[in-house]
Amino acid sequence: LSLLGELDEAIAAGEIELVYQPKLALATDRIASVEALVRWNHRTRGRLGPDVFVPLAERSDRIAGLTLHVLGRAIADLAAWQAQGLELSVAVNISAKLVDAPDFCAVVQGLVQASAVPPGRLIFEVTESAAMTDVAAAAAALESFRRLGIAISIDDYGTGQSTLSYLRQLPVDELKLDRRFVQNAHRNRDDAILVQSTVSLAHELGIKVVAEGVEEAECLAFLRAVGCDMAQGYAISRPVPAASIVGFQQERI
Ligand code: G
Ligand code: G
Ligand code: NA
Repeated sequence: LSLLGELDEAIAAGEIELVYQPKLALATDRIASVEALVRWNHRTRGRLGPDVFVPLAERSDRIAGLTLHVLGRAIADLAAWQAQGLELSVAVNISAKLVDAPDFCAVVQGLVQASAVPPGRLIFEVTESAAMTDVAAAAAALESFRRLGIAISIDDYGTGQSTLSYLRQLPVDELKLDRRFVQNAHRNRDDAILVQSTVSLAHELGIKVVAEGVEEAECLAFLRAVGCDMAQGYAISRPVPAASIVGFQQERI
């Protein structure tokens, strides 16, 4: 049986799990949000990362089911964190292909409304990609999520076709600067200029910036110094199970 053929059954059997990676707000040194990252605990193949099965699901009709499962789990975990007094948002990755899929927004609306979680605590991370060639259509679709109260984050910023004009055409709350620009920013002048100018440009447009792939304390210090809003990466935390998020926030108080 193909991996893809096993996906629905794996969802039903509880083999699809989430881990969460914190995004640290640099001004307050608190976790502002966490990104949900999907894992498949496969019976025979072991723990599979999203790079193995997400692209397969994207090329079939199964990405909607997988994403709705992930969103449902993320909402449940968020409700549990809320009940424990944690104030944070949760970010879910949404494939570009799904953004303007018919009915997807309506199903999301139903899920959110049936939950005890305010939509303002949800973030959709969308990678700008070839699938988003029709910027006007993408903008309209993203706007429909935003009307529900969900924040929009542009993932892997800087690796695709994204330009200033593209950012202006899309309703964007946050952009995630790709790790390739971030990782050496504290020791490479060109990367430093790129990060610094992206931060000021984003701020001019009212957009928050998350630096991805922050692995070193020196990098974190650099990001603080240039006014970057948030940082995510091994220097702060690896992706962890939902239960570990509570202790993580308390440690930082
Ligand atoms: O930690 P990591 O190997 O989990 O993530 C690899 C990539 O897979 C990341 O670029 C991430 O955006 C993507 N990814 C993780 N979880 C999901 C998910 O639930 N849906 C989609 N579409 N992509 C995901
Ligand atoms: O593109 P996206 O942000 O969704 O990707 C998340 C991916 O990045 C996951 O595979 C996650 O495990 C990985 N990741 C998270 N933090 C770091 C880091 O500090 N360094 C590197 N190299 N990868 C990271
Ligand atoms: Na992401």
